[in-house]
Amino acid sequence: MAATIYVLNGPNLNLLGKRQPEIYGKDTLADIEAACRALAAELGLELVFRQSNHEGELVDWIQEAREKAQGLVINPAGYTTTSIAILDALLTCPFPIVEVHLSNIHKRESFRQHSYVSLAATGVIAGCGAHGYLLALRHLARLLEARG
Ligand code: CA2
Repeated sequence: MAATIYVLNGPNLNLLGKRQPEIYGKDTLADIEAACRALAAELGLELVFRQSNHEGELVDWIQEAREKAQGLVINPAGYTTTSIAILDALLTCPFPIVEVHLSNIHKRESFRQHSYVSLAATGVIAGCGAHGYLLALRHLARLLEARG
């Protein structure tokens, strides 16, 4: 049976491609979803791709993933630096988690540089733009294959 990967996106990422392209790139979230779906098909993965502006909804989806997924990619956006609730939910997940940021948060304001989510992440990708999501999917596929 194909492994299922959840790709979760936090607040304001629905605006991608419409504002601040110099920081976040020209791709819309729909473009990123399409690229992730194409790669997932190639890798033989089932994909669930979602975005929410609400912390509790993201927590609900992480809990859902806990039951249904074998891996998770998350761009927590503005919740990266604030959400102990998202961290706590991620810490209950028994599978690998890759944290993705479109921009290089380490080159930006200092308040963006501390991530609660990183405490639960297997790996972190920042500054690779939309391609970071594809790198994350490839990494999860590789880990799942190695685990058999
Ligand atoms: O670089 C990233 O992916 C971030 O997670 C994006 C977050 C930011 O708070 C993090 O520090 C880094 C912001 C997402 C907001 O997305 C927008 C997209 C287009 C226009 C305005 C905001």
